[in-house]
Amino acid sequence: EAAAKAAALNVDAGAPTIFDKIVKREIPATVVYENVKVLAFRDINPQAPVHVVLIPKERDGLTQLSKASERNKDVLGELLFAAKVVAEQEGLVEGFRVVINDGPQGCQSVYHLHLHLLGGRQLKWPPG
Ligand code: DGP
Repeated sequence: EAAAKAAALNVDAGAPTIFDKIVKREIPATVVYENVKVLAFRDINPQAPVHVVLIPKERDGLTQLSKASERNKDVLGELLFAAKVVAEQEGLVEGFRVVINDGPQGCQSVYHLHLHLLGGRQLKWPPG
């Protein structure tokens, strides 16, 4: 929780996050999909056999979904469609889940908006 609060403070400063370093290839990540707008890579702490994080390459103020503006609508669509493409690519024919964590209560830890794509096992509902 302390980490979530520290990250939330960072947001206001508009500080770059670890995901900017991944976009710039300054730190390694296993990239599974990329297009002009979106980068998708394997989560460092996977919660399912397939756990991919999808991000807009340009954060453009999108620290979290609750901060989205009208101008972000296109990239939000790009991200959701990319999640479908990656799910197909990963062979998730039995189903999958897409999650966006927002803010401290949503357990968001990185303030560069991202989708989680989870699959490859029977997921439970409701989540914790
Ligand atoms: P969230 O809690 O929704 O903000 O998710 C952030 C996710 O990002 C979390 O599941 C772990 C992942 N993550 C954090 N740092 C790195 C990293 O350096 N590399 C990779 N591949 N994933 C990371």
